[in-house]
Amino acid sequence: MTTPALLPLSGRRIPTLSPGASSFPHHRATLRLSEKFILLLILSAFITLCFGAFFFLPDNSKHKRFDFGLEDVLIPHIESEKEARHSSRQVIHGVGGHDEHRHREEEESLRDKIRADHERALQEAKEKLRKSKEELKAEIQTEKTKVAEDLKKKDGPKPLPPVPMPKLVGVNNGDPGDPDTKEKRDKIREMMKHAWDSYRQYGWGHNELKPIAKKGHSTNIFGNSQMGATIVDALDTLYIMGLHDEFKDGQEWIEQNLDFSVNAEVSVFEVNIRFIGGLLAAYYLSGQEVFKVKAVQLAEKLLPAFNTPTGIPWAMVNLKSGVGRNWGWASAGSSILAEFGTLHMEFVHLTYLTGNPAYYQKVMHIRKLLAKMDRPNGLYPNYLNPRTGRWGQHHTSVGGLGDSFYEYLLKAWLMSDKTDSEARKTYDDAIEAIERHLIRKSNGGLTFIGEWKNGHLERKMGHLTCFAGGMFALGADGSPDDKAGHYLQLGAEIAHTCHESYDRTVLKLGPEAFKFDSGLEAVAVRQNEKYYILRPEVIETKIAVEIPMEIVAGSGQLLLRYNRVRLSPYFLQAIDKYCRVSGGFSGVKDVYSSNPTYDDVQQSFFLAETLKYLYLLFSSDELLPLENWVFNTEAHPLPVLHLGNITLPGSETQR
Ligand code: DMJ
Repeated sequence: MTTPALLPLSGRRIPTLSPGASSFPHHRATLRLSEKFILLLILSAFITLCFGAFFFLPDNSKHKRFDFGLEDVLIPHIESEKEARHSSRQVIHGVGGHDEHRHREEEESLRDKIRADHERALQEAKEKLRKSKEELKAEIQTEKTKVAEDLKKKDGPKPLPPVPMPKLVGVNNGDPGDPDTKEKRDKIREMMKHAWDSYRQYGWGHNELKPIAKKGHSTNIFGNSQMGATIVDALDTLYIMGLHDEFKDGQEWIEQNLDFSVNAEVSVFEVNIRFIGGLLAAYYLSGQEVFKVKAVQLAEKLLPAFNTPTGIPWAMVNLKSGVGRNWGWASAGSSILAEFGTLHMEFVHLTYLTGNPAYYQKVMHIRKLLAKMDRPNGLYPNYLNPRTGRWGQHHTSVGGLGDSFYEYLLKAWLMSDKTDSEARKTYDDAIEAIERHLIRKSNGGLTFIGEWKNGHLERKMGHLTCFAGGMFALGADGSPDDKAGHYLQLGAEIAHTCHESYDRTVLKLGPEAFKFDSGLEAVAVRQNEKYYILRPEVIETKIAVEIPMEIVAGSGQLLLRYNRVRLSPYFLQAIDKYCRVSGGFSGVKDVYSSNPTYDDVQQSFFLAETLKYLYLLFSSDELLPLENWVFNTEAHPLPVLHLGNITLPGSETQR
């Protein structure tokens, strides 16, 4: 049997069998079924072998080598003239010179076509090989989402399902009563108006404002987008302060301009805490549907960031393509604890509002994964590789890179009406390890939280770490072994240390980081740690430190008023005096200099957090009672979910 004549690889018909040229019995012109089957089997095995060999060769050099072989395999061998003259194939074709010529032409064009196909396939394969597994997965996911969205669009937009609204107790104007306190509160409202009006005038629609240059500003956390971060971040503060015209203005901009289908690579964490948190809070406070709809649209865009081998999200995601990646500076391609660990509150609310279990499942998956991991000394390192699921560098911090992970464990419990005992236990264990390994007292008697770096304690504390005083106080109630008093005390000590870091400067504004060694305490040493960028953490800590204290100590308004009068105006005056400029508020570069220069940025968190916390300090506690509201890490209040018998969709499969 002459196999070449039987293989239709060139697209030719199977030539008719001529007598003598075949081993098939003469009296049969057709093949038996079993023979056909065997031939088919041989044929398919041969093709699979060819294609398999081609696609599984991993690198370019191999492809090159294979190119030659493949041509011979896929394209029927065309003999040279000399060979052809002596070839038996003439006999097999058996149709003379003219046919042979035509046949050669056919073969030639077929060969070109196959070569072109082959080159295209090779090109595509090379492109695919160049992309990482995650990029490919993200592409597939994005494609799927697109198809799903298109299908949805065909049916017309569907309204989100109605959900039970949590009891929005306490939203009143929070008048503090006392005229002196009221005057200070009015001052803060005026500062908010100045910050907002300046942004309205010079930076409208941009993410942030340059108050000196009087123009828009943005940073890499928002990619190259122009998504009005300040508008979204400021909305609930405007609402709480009763600045309703400004609120309406912001709402209108959001309705008409806020679009997330942009080709921008944004920080998943920042967009979650500022945008999703801000929109959800605006929705809960005002009841305006548009905020909920926008929050959900944006959340959908963040979901591809979770398409990693472990389900630990990338730090950044491109809102259009859905491709994610991590910060170049993060240890060994890791994701950051404070980033992937600060999604829980918003994502639980998203599931609650939409009935879509995906959000809840994503954050619970992160929690379960972390629970299974070994922790050096019980501490959580700041870096975790989303491909391997292994810790990166062993660096633990309650400040930058770690901070809000711990905050969200506690707040998950608070937000669940204290039913999420798993979150509470994880928080308690983490805090115990932190206290054992990171918290120390300086020679001068200041309690500080250091950072753990590769087996030793760095005696330095960041401004960001100052939020922890409030966290300890907030977590006092419900702490194990009757340690409530201990944690209240610890919270107050941290607040005092941070207050000292402000007091020991010329401007009475806190530096970015301060040391506790070589005789220096609560003071910044390096020039690049002496700046203040309108951060809220010390004011935030004071709110939480004061409120539970009055509850526990029973000294009520007295203590609260004492602290307000003594400490808070201090920040207020310093910020107003040194950070206020005609075009808004700016950070300063050196808090130890009596003649500071500006950094020319009005951070969106100044309107979301710093001014809101200040305002709350001078309002009555009924404005946003802490039993009913929990602030996300960007100070956006989300209501406690008194779920009672309601089960969140997706929670059944998690437990
Ligand atoms: C805010 O964006 C959030 O509070 C975040 O958790 C860390 N700090 C900044 C403001 O300092």
